[in-house]
Amino acid sequence: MAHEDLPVPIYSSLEPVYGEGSVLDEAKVRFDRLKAKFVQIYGHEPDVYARAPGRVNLIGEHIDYEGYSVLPMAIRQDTIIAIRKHESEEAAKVLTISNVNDKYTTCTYPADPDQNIDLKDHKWGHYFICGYKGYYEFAKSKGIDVGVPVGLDVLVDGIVPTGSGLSSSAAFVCSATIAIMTVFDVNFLKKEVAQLTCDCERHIGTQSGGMDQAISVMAKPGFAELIDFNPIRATDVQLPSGGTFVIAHSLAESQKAVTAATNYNNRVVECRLAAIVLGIKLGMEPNKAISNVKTLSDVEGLCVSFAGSHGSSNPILAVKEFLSEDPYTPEDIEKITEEALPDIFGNSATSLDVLKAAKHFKLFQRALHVYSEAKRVHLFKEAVSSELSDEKKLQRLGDLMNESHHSCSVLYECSCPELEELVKVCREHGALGARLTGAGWGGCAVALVKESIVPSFILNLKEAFYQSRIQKGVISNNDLGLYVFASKPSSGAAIIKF
Ligand code: NG1
Repeated sequence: MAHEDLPVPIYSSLEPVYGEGSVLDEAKVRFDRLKAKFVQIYGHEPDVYARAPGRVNLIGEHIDYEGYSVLPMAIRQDTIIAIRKHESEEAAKVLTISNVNDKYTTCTYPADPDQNIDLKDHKWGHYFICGYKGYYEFAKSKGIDVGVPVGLDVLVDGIVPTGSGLSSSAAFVCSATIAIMTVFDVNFLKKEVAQLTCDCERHIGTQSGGMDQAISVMAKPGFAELIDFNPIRATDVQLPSGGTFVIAHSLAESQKAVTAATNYNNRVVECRLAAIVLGIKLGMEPNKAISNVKTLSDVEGLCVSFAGSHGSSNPILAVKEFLSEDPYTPEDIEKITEEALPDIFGNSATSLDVLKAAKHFKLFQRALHVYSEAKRVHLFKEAVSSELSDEKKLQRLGDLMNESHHSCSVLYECSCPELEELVKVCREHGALGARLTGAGWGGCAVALVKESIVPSFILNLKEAFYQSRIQKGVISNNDLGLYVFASKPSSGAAIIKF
């Protein structure tokens, strides 16, 4: 059976999740500490534990929300959660969310699935509430009797670096949702959890695609996954041997939720506008385009037909023909759409925030990135399954990663000076390819490196990129392992009942 059709696995020990060796040893220490601290805070043991990993995206950036397939793998860093529900409906109806890390002070919320998340007051516990609301929304939609809300005691331990493009937020939302459903004696299919966590993370104010939640829930050790959307599906991708992915932090933190109006959500809005304008230029009635076209994948067929009449199948031909390279003002677009932009996005408060913040929109560049990046994902997958030698495959994957970075940097403008420097340093020290990963504007780069040179590659990165930052006190030498490490494809989300 396809793994998206299976429920989230339940284990009674840590080995199936963490394998063996130092990763398992570290996990045992964390779970022991989580349990001890839970007992210390709440005076009793947790009912159950859940975990969900972060991920590194190998290729396919900023296209999941446009409906296109992406190719990430789970990393070993994860969020683990211990949870207990209050037995009595009379007990305090409070959700208490604590963290093993003192940096995150305890948050309390009412046990009310209909509560609104206060986006103006950003708190770490909000991500738990995303999962809480998501569980109830989905359970109700399935006709499950959710009963009267009760209080929950929760303790969180997350080791996915935050603001790093490695999806600490999805690891938290997925583990929270899984902990909640399990404590209420429910288990949904992986594809259902992937979809519901994608939907519910939007309560935090980013109009995210579903990549991070899908890989966190559906990952398998040893494989990257090609993730398709609508419906969500994961296909195992066995990476060629002899190559390793090294993840390196640019040390610029990317606060996606805080900068959403000018960065992440801005790009989602620009893509929608590009898609609507293309739809109209390719013959749709403006009002039909506005109501029917949500993403660039919705008008790909029209673009491909246009290309067909010019002897090609490349949708980019239509982008070059119909979109202007110069940025569009809102008035330029309104002349084409025959409707005011705020009316087009009227039901989305986060999109209206984007319109308020933006002076112009780069439709040509964003569409060019999305269509070319979607193509690169398939070329990457094709190269992996081709007859090429492993060496040649790695070279090809590296080239595609470099092209992806160029497109992110120049067309999508989601890089930053620190990432540019880091990617350059990676390439100068032997990476076959290197690119920013995740949303960008800070966070991590991922480099494909021949396995034989990984130790010297990491040492070289330390010299060329991190040493000056260690000297300036940005990070400490002892923490370097948290910021640059080799990563193998790790396992997906799980429920643990000891
Ligand atoms: P990060 O910022 O790495 O979690 C975000 C989105 C993804 C995807 C990438 C860009 C969320 C939860 N995740 O990832 O869906 O769009 O940016 O490819 O918003």
